[in-house]
Amino acid sequence: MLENVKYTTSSYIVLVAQNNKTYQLKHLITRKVFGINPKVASIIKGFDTAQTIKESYASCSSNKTISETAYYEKINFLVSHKVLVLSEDDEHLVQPSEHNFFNSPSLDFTNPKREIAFLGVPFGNGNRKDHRCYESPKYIRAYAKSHNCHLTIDKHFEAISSIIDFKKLKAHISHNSIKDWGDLYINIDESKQKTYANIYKSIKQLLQHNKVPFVLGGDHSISFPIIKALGEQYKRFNVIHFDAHLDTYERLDDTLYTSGDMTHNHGNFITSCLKQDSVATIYHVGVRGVVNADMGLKSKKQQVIWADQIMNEEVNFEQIISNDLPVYITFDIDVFDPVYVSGTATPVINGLHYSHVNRILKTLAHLNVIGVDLVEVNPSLDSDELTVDLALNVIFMLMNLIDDAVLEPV
Ligand SMILES: [Mn+2]
Repeated sequence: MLENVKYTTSSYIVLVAQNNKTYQLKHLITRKVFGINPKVASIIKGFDTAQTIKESYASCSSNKTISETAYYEKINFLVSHKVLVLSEDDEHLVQPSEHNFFNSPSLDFTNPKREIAFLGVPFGNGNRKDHRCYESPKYIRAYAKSHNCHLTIDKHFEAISSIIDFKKLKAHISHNSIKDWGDLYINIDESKQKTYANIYKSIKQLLQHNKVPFVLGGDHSISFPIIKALGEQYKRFNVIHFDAHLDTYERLDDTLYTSGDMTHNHGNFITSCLKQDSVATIYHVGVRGVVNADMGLKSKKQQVIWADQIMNEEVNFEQIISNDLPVYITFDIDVFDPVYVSGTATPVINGLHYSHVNRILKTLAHLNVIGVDLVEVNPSLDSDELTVDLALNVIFMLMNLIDDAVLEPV
């Protein structure tokens, strides 16, 4: 145990609260399981951000609930059982991708300007049955590259949509304010909790530097840590959730097969979002199908806009979203009809067409969009490359919703 170097929690531990008095600590590699008390659990959680033993003791001893000897004994135990490990800091949290999205420059945190920052999150373990959408960030980037899809001011945007003016996107291009950070580093053996903590950490870093996150998933479970991080920057905001599903589905087997790594998943992440005080309203757009036949909404914060309503042109988004709160957009590709989107794990019939989404996104142009994610593209299921093609078109339209500068209220 070294006093002056930084330690952090191992990527291979899972911490689960059993009740108010006990936590279970499991090491995924050594397979050892410990029962620990809340005090030790909070010491461990403190190391989610890398710190020295001295720093940890200083924050821990301030409430005088633990003696120095007892504290060092506990740390010694945690280090010897590889619960706490030497930190290499967060330098490698995000790694450059093989080629930047749209040939855009790499993100440089020294530039204080508001910019769109792409971040790939290659994580699919939020879906227990099919995890293969972890390949998606690489897949979408490669598809864009193979079609010479570079962002230039001369791009013929009408090819993507003739009803959108692409004003904001063109401003970004001329101001060189679209950057690519790369892909979050994820070790497939690490605990899901660690992955979600790293997503949260990377989004915090972007927000602290005035960047607007544009995240390429991954499965839909990655959106919760993003929304949690946004909640610390913005007091209140709305979430527009494009999806065939409500993503509030709790099943008995959620906890049975997760080997103690109990956290949210891609089918219930909205439940966690609803508990965030910062989330004002969640607008579920494009919901349909028997999966929602016994639908009960969990909260007054939810508003459902059914796929049928959109297809029958019964929806006026300017009326529905009447406040001017900032907006986060989470876009599940399965909101589209499976005719267009075979490359997703949970398709639902009778979905939206490209033109529906195109028109909806046009009506959202006046909103202050503070971040975006696009999730659930599953390359292994996308035999005809239609899904990735559609995803790319949607990415253009979503980029065009982000202002390149936010005017301070006078
Ligand atoms: Mn979803």
